Amino acid sequence: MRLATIELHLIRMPLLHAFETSVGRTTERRIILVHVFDGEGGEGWGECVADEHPYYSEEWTDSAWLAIERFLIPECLGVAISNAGDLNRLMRHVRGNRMAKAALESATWDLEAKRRGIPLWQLLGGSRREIDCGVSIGLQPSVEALLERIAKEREAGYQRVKIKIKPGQDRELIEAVRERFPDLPLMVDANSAYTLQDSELLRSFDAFALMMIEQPLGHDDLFDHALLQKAMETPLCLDESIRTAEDARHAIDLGSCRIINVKMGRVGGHSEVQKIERLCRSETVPLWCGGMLEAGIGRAHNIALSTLPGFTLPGDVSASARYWTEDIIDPPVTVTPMGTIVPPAGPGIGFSVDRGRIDALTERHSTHSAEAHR
Ligand code: OSB
Ligand code: MG
Repeated sequence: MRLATIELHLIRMPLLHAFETSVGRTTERRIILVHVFDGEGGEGWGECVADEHPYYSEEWTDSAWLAIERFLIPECLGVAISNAGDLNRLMRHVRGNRMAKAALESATWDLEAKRRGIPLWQLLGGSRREIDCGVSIGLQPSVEALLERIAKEREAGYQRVKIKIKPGQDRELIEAVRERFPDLPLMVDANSAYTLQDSELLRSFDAFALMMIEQPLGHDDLFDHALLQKAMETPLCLDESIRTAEDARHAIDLGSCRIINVKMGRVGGHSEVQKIERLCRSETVPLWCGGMLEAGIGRAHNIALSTLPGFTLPGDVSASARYWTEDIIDPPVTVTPMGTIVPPAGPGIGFSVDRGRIDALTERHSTHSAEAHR
């Protein structure tokens, strides 16, 4: 197999509700979609999860566009590969830029699954016929608004709730949620907003039976998280700090966390997710799939990878309707009243991509063909 043509589409999609975290507020997504063609009638879709700004990670929409166009596409175009995992070898000279790489790599996994006529989740080694879903709720204008959002998500069936916290909006929120929902499977995500100097405050969260505290300290830290984890009962979960399977091994060996959140884009693609999933299974470290406010294509990839057996906790993968008035895939992602998603049975990502909708949302596009690169 080879990638004969690669199309890039930069789309803009307004979010149904603004999403606010300790690092900023997002009202509209600017998303790169990658469409790969094998020149033999086969095609596949990937989505770049980079944010509009470099506040969650160094990568952002425009940096990823440049990395893909200038450096990654020229390495991949027209080269014979035996499977999608081979793409990492072709892109190995480019350091970092994992979200950019993952967009291309995941599109190629979709292409390979479609060529074989099997669902992507099956090609990845998935076995779950249903995945467990939670929701991530951003910072809200008031405690009342937060409680209302939680009540609504519980009614929809979601199995656990994650709330965002930041200094000044933490203990009071957790207390209020616990008072109203004593048995709710609840966790908090700080997106790196604290330091070890806040240890006493963070340790006081042990009183609230949280499932975990996600990424309280430095975005690239493992050491301080290990010190904090030793000092507290509540499991820490790392998100930003886990960029590779090596990072995951270091974090487990150091005791920096007891739970891992994996995002396919953050770690550079499905092959790296598979390595982390194998590691977590052999070390019996609970693993779950995080989210990056994905449109339908990224969401479909998340559903597929969440079927791997090592994904033992509900993820941040939820219904399209929580984000978009109209998604770019058909049908949109829906959640059962039990708070699960059933992975589709069709080949590849298993959802059809709405080209008309994408064209209507497109800000910029480009086409790259193997012949032109010779
Ligand atoms: O830290 O998990 C995070 C969204 C954008 C960037 C970082 C994060 C998030 C979320 C939202 O928590 C998860 C989702 O609903 O997609
Ligand atoms: Mg997070």
